[in-house]
Amino acid sequence: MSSQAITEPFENLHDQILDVVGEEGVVAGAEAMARYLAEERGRYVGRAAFVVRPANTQEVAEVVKLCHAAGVGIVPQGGNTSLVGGSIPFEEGDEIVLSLERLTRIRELDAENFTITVEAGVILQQVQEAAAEADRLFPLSLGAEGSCRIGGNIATNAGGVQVLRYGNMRDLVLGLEVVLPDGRVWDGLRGLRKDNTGYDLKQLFIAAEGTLGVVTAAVLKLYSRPREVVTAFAAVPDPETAVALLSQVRAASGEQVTSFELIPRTILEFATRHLEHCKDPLQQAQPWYLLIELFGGRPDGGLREALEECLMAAYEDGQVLDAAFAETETQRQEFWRLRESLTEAQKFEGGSIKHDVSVPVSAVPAFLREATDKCQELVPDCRPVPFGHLGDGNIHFNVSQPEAMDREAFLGRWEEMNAAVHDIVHRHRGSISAEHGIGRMKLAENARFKSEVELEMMRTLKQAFDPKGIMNRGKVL
Ligand code: FAD
Ligand code: 2HG
Ligand code: ZN
Repeated sequence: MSSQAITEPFENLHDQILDVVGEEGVVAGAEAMARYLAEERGRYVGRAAFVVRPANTQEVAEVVKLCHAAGVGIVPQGGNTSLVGGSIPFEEGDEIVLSLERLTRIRELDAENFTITVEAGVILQQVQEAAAEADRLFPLSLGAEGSCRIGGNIATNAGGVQVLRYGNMRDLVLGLEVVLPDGRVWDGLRGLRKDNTGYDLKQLFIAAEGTLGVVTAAVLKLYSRPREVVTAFAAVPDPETAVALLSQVRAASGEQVTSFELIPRTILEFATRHLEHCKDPLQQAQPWYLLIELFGGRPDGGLREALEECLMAAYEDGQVLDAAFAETETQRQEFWRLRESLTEAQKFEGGSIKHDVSVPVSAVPAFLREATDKCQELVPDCRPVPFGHLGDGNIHFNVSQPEAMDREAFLGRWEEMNAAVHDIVHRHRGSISAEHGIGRMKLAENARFKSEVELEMMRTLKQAFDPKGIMNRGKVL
């Protein structure tokens, strides 16, 4: 790193921080900072005074204290996989990026308490692996799990493909360690299932997207590892049938459904057309697909038979058109790779306007019809590819551009299309951000749908925790 890239107003702060974190803890200069200043899709590219990479909680606290004294803004960053621009600084270049990527210790795994205590920079997949080594399950699972970090998962209240059974990140956090905006450290690392001693403060930092403090460590819940895993790829005629089938599978399996993912034909074709590792698991083209997974507690506990019987009965009723079971772990991985490749597959088909929304599960079919009609009315020949976590009512209502349209012209319709789709979501009493957060992308839309009372409570919290407004300013609120 070289300090000549540091502009004058930040020189003093830079030198003070350098004293705390050492050479390895500061990154400056356009080239070295580039990966911290842009997200994968290139939608947001920011600037920063410099990037700081502390090695432990104490260093984070010292850095935050110095920024607080200098009134300099801080953008916390984990794996930088945010899909709403939350981890990217603004273009003014007057903030620092605080990367947690060096806080990578697994502090403790207490198998009998079913807890793991990890630092904010541990990659999600490493937490899953550490749990598995101790014959435990850490159930948060999402496409970015090889690069997103636990602090980011907490700050966004990440969802993913097993929420139906185990809940969001919020449901998996028992305790937190947080550096407050003035540099004080709150040690709330308790591994308790019961603790009614006043306000549940950890909840404030979950989904706060780094606007109230920096998460440095967490106590997370573990579960028993499943002894039986049953995975099926089933075709259905329409979303109504998919929703009806969810109730049937829940009942037939004794509530052991872990994942229930919806995939339309169009995006499956994108994946098989552009990505060599993606194959259609079924023989014939079908309009809609479900990736269904059940976890059971006993080997050969009868879950496979239960799902087979359920799908067979549905097949006879015309509800299920075809289905394939994963017979091996490799085949199961192939089904999941297909599902996890859908974001990437869309990139080959030009611009995509995204909506990460949720409505009550029962309202998904009506929402899909109304939103599809509306988007096609706005941009004829656009290609909606709604996929995602049907079991949670969370649909990624992504819309690929018409084949013949100019990419930029299509993306220029982003706000208009978002507004129209979000109005429909609102009518169904849904959420305009089910799992990706607000960041900087959905600020205006969030403000449009939240009541003044709700916004005022949020502002009051922000003011109480961060009166100087240095923590990830301009995000969420
Ligand atoms: P970052 O992107 O680095 O940061 C996200 C936000 O958290 C920012 O506002 C940042 O300032 C804040 N932050 C980060 N670390 C801290 C900290 N230690 N303390 C305080 N604030 C902090 N999301 C889902 O919910 N479900 C999915 O299924 C899903 N699938 C995805 C698939 C792909 C291919 C991609 C690219 C993304 C996906 N995401 C998904 C979105 C993203 O992975 C999640 O939001 C994830 O939780 C972000 O973690 P991160 O470490 O990358 O955080
Ligand atoms: C998923 O479920 C992610 O795959 C990403 O949340 C969704 O690409 C998207 O919009
Ligand atoms: Zn998702």
